[in-house]
Amino acid sequence: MVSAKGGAGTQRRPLRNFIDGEFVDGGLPFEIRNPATGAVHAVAYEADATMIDSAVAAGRRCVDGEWGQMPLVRRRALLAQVAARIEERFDEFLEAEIADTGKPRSMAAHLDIPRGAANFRIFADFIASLPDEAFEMDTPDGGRAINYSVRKPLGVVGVISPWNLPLLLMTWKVAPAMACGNAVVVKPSEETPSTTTLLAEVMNEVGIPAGAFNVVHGFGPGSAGEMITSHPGIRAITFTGETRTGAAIMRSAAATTKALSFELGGKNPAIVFADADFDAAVAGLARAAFLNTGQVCLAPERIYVERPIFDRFVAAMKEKAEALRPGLPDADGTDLGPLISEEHRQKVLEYYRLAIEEGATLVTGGGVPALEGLAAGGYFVEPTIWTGLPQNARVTREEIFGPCCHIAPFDSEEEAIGLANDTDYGLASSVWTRDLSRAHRVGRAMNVGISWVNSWFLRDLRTAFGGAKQSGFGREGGAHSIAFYSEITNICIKV
Ligand code: NAD
Ligand code: 6OD
Repeated sequence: MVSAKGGAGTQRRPLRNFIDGEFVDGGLPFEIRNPATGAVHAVAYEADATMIDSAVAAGRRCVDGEWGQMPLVRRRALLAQVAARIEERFDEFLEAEIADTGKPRSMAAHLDIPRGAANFRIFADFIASLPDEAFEMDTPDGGRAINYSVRKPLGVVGVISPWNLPLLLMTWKVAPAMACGNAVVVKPSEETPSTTTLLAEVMNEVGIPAGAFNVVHGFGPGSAGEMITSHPGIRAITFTGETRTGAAIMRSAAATTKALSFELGGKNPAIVFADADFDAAVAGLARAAFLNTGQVCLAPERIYVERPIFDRFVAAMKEKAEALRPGLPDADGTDLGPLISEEHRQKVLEYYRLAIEEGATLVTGGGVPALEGLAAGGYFVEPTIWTGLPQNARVTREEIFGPCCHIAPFDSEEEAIGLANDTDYGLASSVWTRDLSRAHRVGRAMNVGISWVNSWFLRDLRTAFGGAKQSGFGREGGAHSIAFYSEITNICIKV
């Protein structure tokens, strides 16, 4: 029986598990809320151990059979059809993503759904262009030998994804994994299972063999997440989420020595030099700090600004933050959505409180906006800016994952680099300057996986993406994804 905690009268879409090419009944129901209103809009069914076993067995059969053996040209064509079908069903994906996340329609329409399709298209193309390696060698008896490598599927890959960019981040892993001939067992976030479930329909519509793509719903510890990470039939786990969760997954996956690729949390710095294009830096960093209500792993929560332009920069960021209009995804002019859940809102508000306790000067925000109508039930917070915190404050060291940033002044390039790198994380950075030499120098000095200069979240999907330090390990993107999702066999032939 599903409890009726909210959304009375709302139609609740059932989201079933998808195993071996079929939607299956069963599993304990749990409610999915629209964070913009707090109303329940769907019910997903938590997969049990038998379902996970079935999904893994189906995946194995598929890798050993039709999917794993399929000529690459045919596999690529099917994945390109997945991309095309997402585009044909664009509006349904859009509605599903908006219902799960409450994000503004314009954002989902320009970022989330197009990237869902692009991930399939790019990897379907990219895998065809990747050379294999070959080395000719001298042998001890004076002859020669030729080595060449071939890529094979790893097997069944577990994909565990978060709620902030649900379709984008899930397909970013599923597309290359499938391009390499693997089967996947996907567990979307328990907060945002809708677009992954819709993708299962697409897989059947375009003729992806049964078992290549499986979806299991549920939670982390003691649920579908942990059942995947500990399953002996799964060869690799690709995970995006919190650093703490990554540590738990590592422990669980250790017993069966799975390959791991982790994209984890961040406490990303931005550096603005006095010679930067001021308006571009303000526009770029206001977008970076507040896009998706700050729920982007790459968002800069620490901004360092060269002292001569510090006051002007803070004032300009304040103006940008105060111009943002929170509201329902479709309401006129909405450009700020809610946080994902009441629980996450409480976490963010606790940091808002802590910032003041730690001695911050509140530039703007710090609370909950007064909204009317349906949005009054949503999980909104105000975009918030602080100054004046020391480098060792918890607010400047811990990932908050909300629409907020701390801005601090610096006096030299060396100091700015030191401040930016003074963190346990190392995901992304954003440096703003017009000085070309400095752009290269400081861009390289950032101890991160992704270092942007005069930009942020500008993506070429062939490039390496991932984190340094506690922001993850392994890189995905282009050849890095293909390497992770492949088993390479070197063949050495004595001639
Ligand atoms: P989360 O770690 O709470 O959950 C992510 C996924 O892991 C969910 O599907 C969840 O059910 C599952 N999970 C949780 N515990 C598990 C366990 N013990 N075993 C197996 N699965 C488990 O993360 P979230 O709250 O969904 O997402 C926000 C976090 O993700 C932030 O820290 C953010 O920085 C990070 N993130 C990182 C990137 C990146 O590219 N580095 C991208 C997006 C989000
Ligand atoms: O663009 C991507 O490929 C990617 N992985 C983005 C991650 C965003 C984090 O919230």
